[in-house]
Amino acid sequence: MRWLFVLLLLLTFVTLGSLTKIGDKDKDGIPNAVDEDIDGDGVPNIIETQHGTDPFNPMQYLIEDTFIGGG
Ligand SMILES: [Ca+2]
Ligand SMILES: [Ca+2]
Repeated sequence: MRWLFVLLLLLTFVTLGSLTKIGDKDKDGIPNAVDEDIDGDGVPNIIETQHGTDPFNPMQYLIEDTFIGGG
């Protein structure tokens, strides 16, 4: 049964490692991989992608379909 414990421990480290790698851009506790608003600017990623703003850049967002911000 010892090997099972070691395996679970290894799996935990691998999972934590990949979560750290994925990151949490807006530090809201939701990893980027599953965060619907990665940069935390209030505009969902899917809307930012559709309108050409960067979902990773909180300085780029839309106000009533008008592009705000730059690179
Ligand atoms: Ca997040
Ligand atoms: Ca956003």
